[in-house]
Amino acid sequence: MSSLLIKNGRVVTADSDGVCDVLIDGETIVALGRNLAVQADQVIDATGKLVMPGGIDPHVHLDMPFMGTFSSDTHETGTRAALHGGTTTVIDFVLQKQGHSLREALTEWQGRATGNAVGDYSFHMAVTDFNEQTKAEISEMVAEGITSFKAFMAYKGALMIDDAQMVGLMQEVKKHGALVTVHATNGDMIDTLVAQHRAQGKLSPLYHYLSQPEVTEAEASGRFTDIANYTGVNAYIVHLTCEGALNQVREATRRNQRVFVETCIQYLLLDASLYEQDFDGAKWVMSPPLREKKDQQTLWAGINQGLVQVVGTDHCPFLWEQKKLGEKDFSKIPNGHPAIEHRMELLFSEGVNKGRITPQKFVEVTSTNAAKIFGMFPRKGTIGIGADADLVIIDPERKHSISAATHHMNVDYSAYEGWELTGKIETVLLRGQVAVHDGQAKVEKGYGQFIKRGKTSF
Ligand code: DUC
Ligand code: ZN
Ligand code: ZN
Ligand code: ZN
Repeated sequence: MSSLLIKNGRVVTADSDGVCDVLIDGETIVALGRNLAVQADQVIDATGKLVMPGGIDPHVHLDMPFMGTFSSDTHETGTRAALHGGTTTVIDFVLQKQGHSLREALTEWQGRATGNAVGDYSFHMAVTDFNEQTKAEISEMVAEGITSFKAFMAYKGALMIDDAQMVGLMQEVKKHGALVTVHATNGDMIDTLVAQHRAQGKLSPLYHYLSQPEVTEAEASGRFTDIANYTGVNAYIVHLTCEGALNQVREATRRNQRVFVETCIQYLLLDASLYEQDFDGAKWVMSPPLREKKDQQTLWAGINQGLVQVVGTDHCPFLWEQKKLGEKDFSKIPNGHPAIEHRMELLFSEGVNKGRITPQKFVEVTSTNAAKIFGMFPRKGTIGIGADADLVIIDPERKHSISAATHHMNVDYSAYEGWELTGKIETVLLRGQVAVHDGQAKVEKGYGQFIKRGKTSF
């Protein structure tokens, strides 16, 4: 096996921060220490650079059938773009089709991902039709290493389950020690507001935003949290965007309940003023929508208070041609935005370099906490002996800018076009291989492995 020594970098993990060498043998980290006296096949000098665990993005939608089309990044293009931005592992959502089994859905997703992924990946199982048959399949999925089950409280008729199904799902998932994650917005209320806006001829992207006010998310987050408290299941809210929803979680902590919270990079950095233009606002049509400046402040504070443990992306890209399906009606714009490639550099530049979070907090929310919550720790999510050698080397001062002309995602616009960032991820290692160096991918389609996950250890 070949060995690789990373020398003199500032190695940051969730619980340590200091200059140290990292020795890798094959796919694994085998030694850590100051001035390691070893001969390695390859040496990388990381003087002046930060060395951090490879990113884990636990919320991506690759090659997903949705709103009459498919998200435009495949498991190949999406995981390659992720690697370019320092994300070495992603968790993608398998969607059960209502009336069909979980197994069928898993087989379909395996068919699209296997042999195609460049970076490592795992699956969540979205349960869109909880019934006696589905119930019997939960333990089978856990045995496959799929230990998180997603519920949608919105998208009625396609993905949404009702509260009766939610209780049943939580009870069954709890029996197997697994996790329920949720898209927490009130689907019936949103559908009503969408119908009212359409009836009034209010059809621009702005009305996507106005059809999903903060209360639709706060209400569902509170309801989910209450049902989770009753059932005692491990619970996680995906893409939480706003003050009202986070306050529901804050309230739950007062009765000593723990609910994990993920926000996404866009909700920290972008706001709803982007919808106050013509159809260009479709670039940011996603669900939930972007919110207000006060919500951004709540989310940054929530990260530092430990109420928000994860920053993901909800990466769900669509080509401009696909977005135009909703040119005459906002409700037909495929929901989602591209971010898988830039989550880490955006958060580093706007978070660490602007003093909003520490480097260690950055590691927690981009990698370690997701590894623990989703049962991959300590194989993933840290720099430790025996862990997979998934690392990023960051030049904290190097400036660069974001553009669709240079990104690697399969989408013909950028939601962050022209943004100037400070801090560049220069080298990315995945299981001991240099996966990206100086903007060049060094591993091929098929290098990415399916990661079987265990139970939450947080
Ligand atoms: N929201 C999106 O914007 N896209 C995919 C699914 C979702 O819930
Ligand atoms: Zn079927
Ligand atoms: Zn969602
Ligand atoms: Zn999503």
